[in-house]
Amino acid sequence: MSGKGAPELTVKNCGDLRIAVVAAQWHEQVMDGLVDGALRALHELGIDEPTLLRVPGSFELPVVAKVLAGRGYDAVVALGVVIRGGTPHFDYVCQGVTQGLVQVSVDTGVPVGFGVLTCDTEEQALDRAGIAGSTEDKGHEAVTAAVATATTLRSLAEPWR
Ligand code: DLZ
Repeated sequence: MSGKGAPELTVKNCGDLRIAVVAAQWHEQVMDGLVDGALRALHELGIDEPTLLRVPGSFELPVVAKVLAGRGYDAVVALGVVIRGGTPHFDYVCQGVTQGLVQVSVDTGVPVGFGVLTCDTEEQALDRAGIAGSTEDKGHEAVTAAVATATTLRSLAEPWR
């Protein structure tokens, strides 16, 4: 998938939103970049005390995202990276985490930022991890999208704001 065509999102009036980040731990260097990018985006938006939880692998992201979505957070951001190997396992993990996170957001009405990289190689993942030399910053993007969606939902619930 190409990163070309990404919108420049302007998100306002969001400093009071409660945001939780849940991050997997496979592929440490990439994950460090994604988590740093997510926390940087939250800081830029004036959200300085996010909840950050870690899970072992990307497959564990949906269950924790679901519990967080039920605990009053305005948005949840899921971060992970899955790298293709030589077996179909990659497809099952990618499908499970993607379907699981969609289900969480649609079932709960809480936006879930999708910061899960699904890459053929570690080099592709590093290029999207928001570290020195990367061309994309997917942790930052996932936070911005989730918070923008949370403000849209709040404007529907509280149109006088
Ligand atoms: C097992 C596995 C493999 C092979 N690869 C990855 C990966 O690239 N990225 C990731 O986040 N997790 C991986 N896992 C672990 C699974 O997500 C999960 O943690 C285990 O199957 C245990 O449920």
